Amino acid sequence: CAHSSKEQSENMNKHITDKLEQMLIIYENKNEKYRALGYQKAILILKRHPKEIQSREEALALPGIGKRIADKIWEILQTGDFRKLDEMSSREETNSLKLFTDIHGVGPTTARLFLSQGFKTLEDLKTNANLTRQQKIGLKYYDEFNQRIPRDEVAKIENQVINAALSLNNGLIVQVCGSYRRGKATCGDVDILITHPDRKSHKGIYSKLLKLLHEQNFLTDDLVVQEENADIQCKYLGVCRLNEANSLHRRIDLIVVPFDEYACALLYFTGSAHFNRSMRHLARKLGLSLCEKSLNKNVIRNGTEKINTGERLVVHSEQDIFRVLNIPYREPEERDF
Ligand code: DCP
Ligand code: MG
Ligand code: MN
Repeated sequence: CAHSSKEQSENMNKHITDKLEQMLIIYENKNEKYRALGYQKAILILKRHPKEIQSREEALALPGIGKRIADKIWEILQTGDFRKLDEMSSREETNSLKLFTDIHGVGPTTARLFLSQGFKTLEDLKTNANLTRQQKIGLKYYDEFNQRIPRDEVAKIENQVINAALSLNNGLIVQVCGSYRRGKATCGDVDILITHPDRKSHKGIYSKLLKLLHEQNFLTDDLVVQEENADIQCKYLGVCRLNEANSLHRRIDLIVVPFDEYACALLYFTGSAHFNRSMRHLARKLGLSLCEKSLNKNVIRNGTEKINTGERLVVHSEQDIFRVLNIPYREPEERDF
């Protein structure tokens, strides 16, 4: 504080000003300037007052302390508490947590950590927090990422990726999955799955496609780029933007998979996450194991630990997977639960 110079004697009313200062910060953060000013004046006066305030009247008699603040002071003196402050700070905490978890790359644990470090606003994080590269990108596009993507825009994004992919190899299968495939009117991001039915031409596509989409200025930022490995699924998480006036930066996920894994990958990437959990659970009950790569049989478990991963079952389609699990096929639109 600019006023904490030597000339100033000890603060006789610290038990009061500490609480008023917390309230001041809340009003400042809320940009309630008039209220903040009232608190600021009262705090200054109390700090300078040479003796401990004992009553409401004593506080009210000081210049710059009005009835409202005198009441708060009296409450603090009588009860040691300041209920309005407790209420507002818990509401403020809730608001900050919501604000933080809406940043891409920030989960509930990190949001709590930020809060415990004293950060309340996005501005606080931008200037003072220790952020990962992903979180920085999340903050940079905070407003854009928190807007849902209309289906027709997802279709345009799909088209751009299809055209780029087919220019590399016109036999590739390019399929939008996620909430779009489940028929949602708007989507949180765009999830695109790529494979090749000849079982070999998917190799090398991942790197080439990312390079091409970057050259087209379609991909603007990378969140996670895996090193390409021809034998396994390669996943990319990033940011794209259509080359149109007023278009927003959108989250995009791309995966390139070997054709043998296509059915399981398609089922997984279509979701929903909740539906996937119940399918995995069902498989486990049948002594099978389902993941984004394969459906396996003869899995031996000790509790949740897998002792033997078993053998792959050959599944050519989502229908095959439902059949093995012995349940009726469900269209993507019916997989929200
Ligand atoms: N997925 C999963 N478990 C997770 C995250 C994802 O099984 N913890 C699967 C199911 C999802 C799919 O990946 O449907 C795509 O993930 P998204 O986070 O993109 O989720 P959605 O596309 O379903 O919804 P949104 O509209 O929010 O993107
Ligand atoms: Mg999605
Ligand atoms: Mn996604």
